[in-house]
Amino acid sequence: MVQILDTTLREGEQTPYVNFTVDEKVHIAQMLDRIGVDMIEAGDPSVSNNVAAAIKRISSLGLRAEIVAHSIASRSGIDKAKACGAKRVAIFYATSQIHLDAKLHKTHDEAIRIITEHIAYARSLGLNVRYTPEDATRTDFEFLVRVCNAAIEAGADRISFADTLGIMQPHLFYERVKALRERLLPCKIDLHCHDDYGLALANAMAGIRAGADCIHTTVNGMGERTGIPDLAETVVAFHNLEGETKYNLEPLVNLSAYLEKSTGFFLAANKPITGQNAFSHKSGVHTNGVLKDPRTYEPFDPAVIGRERKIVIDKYTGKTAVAARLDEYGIEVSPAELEVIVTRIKNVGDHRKQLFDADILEIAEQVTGREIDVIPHDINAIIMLEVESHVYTTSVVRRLRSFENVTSVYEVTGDYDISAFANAENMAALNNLIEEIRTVQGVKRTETRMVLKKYTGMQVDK
Ligand code: HCA
Ligand code: CU
Repeated sequence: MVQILDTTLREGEQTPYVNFTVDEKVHIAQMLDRIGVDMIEAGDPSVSNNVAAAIKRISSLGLRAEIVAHSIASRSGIDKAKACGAKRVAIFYATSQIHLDAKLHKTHDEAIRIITEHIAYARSLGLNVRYTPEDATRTDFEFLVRVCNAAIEAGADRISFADTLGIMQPHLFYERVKALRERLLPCKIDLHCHDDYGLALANAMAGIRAGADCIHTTVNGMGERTGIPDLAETVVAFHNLEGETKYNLEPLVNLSAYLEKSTGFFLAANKPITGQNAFSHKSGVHTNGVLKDPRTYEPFDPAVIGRERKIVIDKYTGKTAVAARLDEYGIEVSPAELEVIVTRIKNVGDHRKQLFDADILEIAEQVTGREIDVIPHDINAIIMLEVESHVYTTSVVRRLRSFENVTSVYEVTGDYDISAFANAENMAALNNLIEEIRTVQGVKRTETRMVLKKYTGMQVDK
């Protein structure tokens, strides 16, 4: 049975320009606990006072997950981990030749002595200990086995096999983990896989197959450089592909969105599971299939994680999708009218990046000659904002950009400081968005203008 250690609060906070407040960390830890991750790596208390304060608060919440503090091999770091109330300290010390020579200036024997002494010290304080041979995948294998077994004998019950530079491939990683499992004294093996080649989760899954116990993740795959496996991808992959049902999938999407908002670190639209396009279908062939039976082009039902499929209407769209969209509005058209509507959509779509429901309704009106009296699902609005004088406009801009429905943001001259373009599914969603924007710190006043017609892209004559 796989275990998950989430290290959003430690590795994730090592993402360039990402820093959480203590309150944000507490909220994230609570959400992680609801998902049911087995361990939460809450930070390295030597980094700063607030990092230590967050570990302390999280340790006192009585969460189900074991709370882990990260530390270099130093007595004061271990003391701080203990003082924070963490159950476990994860001590890391690099073992690859390049790290030993260039960074630590230690021989193999010196390294082993330092590692074992610190592990024994942490054990003497009553802490559970994980030992991480940093850069393990570039470490001479015989030395790696020696260090890890010495660490286990000194009291570590977990070894984190760290692919610190993300250089592994699934088949190689499988062999390494298997060999390590065979050579190590009894212990749990964690897998800490970096994503430099986009192989982190694949490597980690191969490692679990080879006998390891636990995968390290972060929300939205954050971390140093390109990060480590994404929590949502990991949980859903194990749930759907490996039948691991012990985790609660329900908070995953909200947690991911919360992280986007609080960090300003945005997901690519094509990000699996949580990305905007993960359940969108575009080409006529695909949408036709999905509308007949979603299983044709969906690896799983998006409802499993509380999401909905989306059919994109543009020049790639076929008749089935257009008819289905019109049907959503209760609009009936004849087969001949549908044919013309689709052709028009394709013509307009040739010159536009995006078609909104308002455009589709307008085309339907023109083609049928009947007035269509419905409110389009997707509403465009321009929201003007005035910012408090003591607040940086850019900080408000940053917050606005984290709202999924805000499509672009401009700092402007005039009575207002910012103008934001928003796209909402309906009036209720737009109202919610405006309410949320009003709660952004530094926003003094807003004024919203509904877009009646939108012109984008070039005016093409021929
Ligand atoms: C680092 C350390 C680490 C540690 C992993 C772990 C790595 O920031 O270099 O303790 O499991 O990638 O090796 O994140
Ligand atoms: Cu790491």
